[in-house]
Amino acid sequence: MLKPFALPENLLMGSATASLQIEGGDTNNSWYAWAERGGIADGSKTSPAADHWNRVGQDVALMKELKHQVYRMSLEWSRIEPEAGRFSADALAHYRGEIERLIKAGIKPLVTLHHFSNPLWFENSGGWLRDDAPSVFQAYARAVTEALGDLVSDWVTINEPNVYLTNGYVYGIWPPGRTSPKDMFAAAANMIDAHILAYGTIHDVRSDMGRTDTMAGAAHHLRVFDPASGNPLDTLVAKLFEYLFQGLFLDGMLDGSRRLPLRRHRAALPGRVSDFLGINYYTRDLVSFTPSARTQFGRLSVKPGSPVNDLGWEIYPEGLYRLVRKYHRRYGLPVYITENGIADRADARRSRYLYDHLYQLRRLADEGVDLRCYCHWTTMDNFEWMEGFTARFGLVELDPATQKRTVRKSGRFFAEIAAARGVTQDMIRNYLG
Ligand code: IFM
Repeated sequence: MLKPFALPENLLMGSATASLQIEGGDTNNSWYAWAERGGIADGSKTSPAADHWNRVGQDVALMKELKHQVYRMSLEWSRIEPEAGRFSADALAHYRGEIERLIKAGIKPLVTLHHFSNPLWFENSGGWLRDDAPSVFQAYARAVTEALGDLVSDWVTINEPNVYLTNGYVYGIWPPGRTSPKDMFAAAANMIDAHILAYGTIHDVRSDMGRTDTMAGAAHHLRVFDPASGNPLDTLVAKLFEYLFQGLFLDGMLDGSRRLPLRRHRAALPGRVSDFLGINYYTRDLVSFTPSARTQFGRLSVKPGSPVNDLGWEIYPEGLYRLVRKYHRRYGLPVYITENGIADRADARRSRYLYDHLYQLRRLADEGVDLRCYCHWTTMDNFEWMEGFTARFGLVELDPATQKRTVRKSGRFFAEIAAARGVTQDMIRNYLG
């Protein structure tokens, strides 16, 4: 029997997107080039995506209708710095206009600097393997904070470096298409350095502006890795996956500690280098010790018989509770749920997904976890990387041919929860049957 519950007191409700996935119109980035070469499942290109670049007003109105209090957006680095060292006043003015609209609508911006896409000049000159990648990124972070820091207090430096690097540097299925674990760890060290430098710069620039409310961190893609059986080797390999896929990044980007096999970092001495723990949570993997060519030492699978989303990912709400509790205890930082959502074209499971995951946040708040925001992935259906438009995560359905936006039933549920600050008995009846 489903129970009504109240949202955690300080939790801002909203949704998240990424520039490349929604804006359209930019041809100066790594994903544009990748999609043009035919790397996307349904043949989609990165443009027009959701044509958001031309529809900012309409989309902010939609977020207001959906009772957003926060919106996590990203900036397209390739628009802001179209050539190395040249920053575009026009692109910055565009984003400034968007952020002003959000603030006017009562929606707090949470702004991401890097979400999977690189400017072509950066990508083609070595990308995250460049020795100077951290300082190049720092210069971009400085330009952005100087231009927007008076409006934006909350920043995500880098989104899901682990996913970006695994797909782009180990599996070779995302740009830059490399298949070298050695390169992946070299690029990881640079991304961690870049985060640490950007973190310091965002603080410095904003404190020169007299601002004392800066909150900067990264958005970490965290998964539950459970052993597939009672075999101690499965347990061992599950721990190894957890460490290599997420532990390294958490330690590097929250505490500035560099763990093996990353080389020594140059950016900073260990110390606090994030103001919040940003968590993107979707699913769990079962891990078995079955050496395979793909993973080298283990195999990932989905728990047999478990509910799954349209992409076959297990729907496992308890995982959100387990991960937040574990890492909140370890790092002691306020928690931002920077992403959480479901690929569900038919909208058959999203309302229940929302209920179940928000309920986990209630449990966590009752145990004293300081939860600050919940950003549902995603606002409207958008360009889902390799999957193109085959995976639909939106609270709002998008018809890419006409750009028509239609709020899904789960989107209305989301809005009612945000407005009422919780789930009521009526909502359970109306949305969860
Ligand atoms: O669409 C992505 C997003 O860009 C990063 N986190 C996971 C989402 C769903 O796959």
